[in-house]
Amino acid sequence: MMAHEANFDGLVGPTHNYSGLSAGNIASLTNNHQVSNPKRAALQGLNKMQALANLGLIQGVIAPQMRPDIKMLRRLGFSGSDRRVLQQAAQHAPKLLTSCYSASSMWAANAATVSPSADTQDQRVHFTPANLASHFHRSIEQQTTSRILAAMFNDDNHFYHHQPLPTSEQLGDEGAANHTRFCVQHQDQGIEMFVFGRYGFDHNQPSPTRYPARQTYEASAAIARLHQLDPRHVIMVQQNPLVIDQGVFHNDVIAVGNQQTLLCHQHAFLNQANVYLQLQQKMAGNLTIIEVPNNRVSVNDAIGSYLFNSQLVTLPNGDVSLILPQQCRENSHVWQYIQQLLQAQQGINRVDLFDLNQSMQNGGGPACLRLRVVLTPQEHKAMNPAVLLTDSLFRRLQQWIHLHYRDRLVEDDLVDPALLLASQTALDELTRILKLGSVYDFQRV
Ligand code: SUG
Repeated sequence: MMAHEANFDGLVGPTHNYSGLSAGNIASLTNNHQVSNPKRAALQGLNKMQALANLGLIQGVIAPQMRPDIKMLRRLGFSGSDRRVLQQAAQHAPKLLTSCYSASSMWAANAATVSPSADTQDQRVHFTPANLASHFHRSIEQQTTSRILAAMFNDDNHFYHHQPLPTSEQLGDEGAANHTRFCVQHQDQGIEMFVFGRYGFDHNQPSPTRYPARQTYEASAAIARLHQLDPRHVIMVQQNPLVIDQGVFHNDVIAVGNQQTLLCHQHAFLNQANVYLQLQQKMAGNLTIIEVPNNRVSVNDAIGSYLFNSQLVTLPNGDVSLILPQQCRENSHVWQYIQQLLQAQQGINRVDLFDLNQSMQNGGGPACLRLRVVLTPQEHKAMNPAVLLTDSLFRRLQQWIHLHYRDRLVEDDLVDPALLLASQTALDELTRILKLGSVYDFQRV
């Protein structure tokens, strides 16, 4: 029986803004205090979803989180009316306020790690929401993410939802951004590659010195155990600490894989030659490894263009496309490399470019915006159909965005309680459109 890869993209939330919250993410740091445009951001993301659906892929939507997280601000000691909480936080702890306002859940590649039923012992699809322990603004996503995923994949016969790993530095987990699955056909037993940035407990092992390594070995190993993966079909790979220190904060900024192809930078991994050997051995030689040389595309070019933060997708007609941000065309080294790649006939035979500038300015490209879930036809049928993108859902979401989203947001706007109310109204309506039930705290009191 055939299985297909579905992409679930994070819908950009109504408070999308640039607050410089992510150490080690150059775009986030550089664009701190820029004026954001939440409406444009959400429409750019939605347009990518629709384009992929039009290419014949299964496309779904992940609802954004409610921001500001007023409950968290209260937990941090701010009290009184919502207006007062916001004002006090702005005055005494502006970084806590911006953190509780971040629309960062849009980067759905960090929502969870997912293992398809073909790989798991109980033959269910396993989900572990990421704890995102490395940054406060992201660590507050996990509970709502868990509820949203459970409301999307809502059949215990087919889907197994784990708790996020404990939120500790030693168990930092950033989800699918550091996880790649290789296989011949999606329904086959796959090889799951977990990429980690450092060891959580052993500080004598190599690790970056300038920027945080967000994913630990211990977290990846725990997920492989929880997902009941056969260790013979798992590979643990350490990211090259030198590239983390240059701004490669997740593996999906330096490598992308799909089915029988791995496209990666020459400096992506520690002991790279050995990684290739192990992968080829586990894939019985059925893997095409396309290594991008540093003298063609430098690490800085990779970070600036997000060449590797692409989606590598197999279309129904067998074409394999690289879904790229338009920044790849603007960088001549990268664009020349892509032309050569297309001519080389190594399996990738088309590219599709997207304007995702609003997300890119916070360090999120096409691959960051989506969570991949391989589904058999039964699993596809068993999930909540209201989150799957159709022409009518696309139009409905377009209208919803136009109705509820602002086209300009700066830090001073974040103290405005009207923004909080507008977000609640919008998300309350969204839970009805996507038939999610009461996934937000404000709906559960
Ligand atoms: O976690 N940026 C996100 C970008 C995540 C990209 N995801 C993947 N590569 N899979 C992050 O660094 C910036 C928010 C701000 O600065 O306002 C932010 O959270």
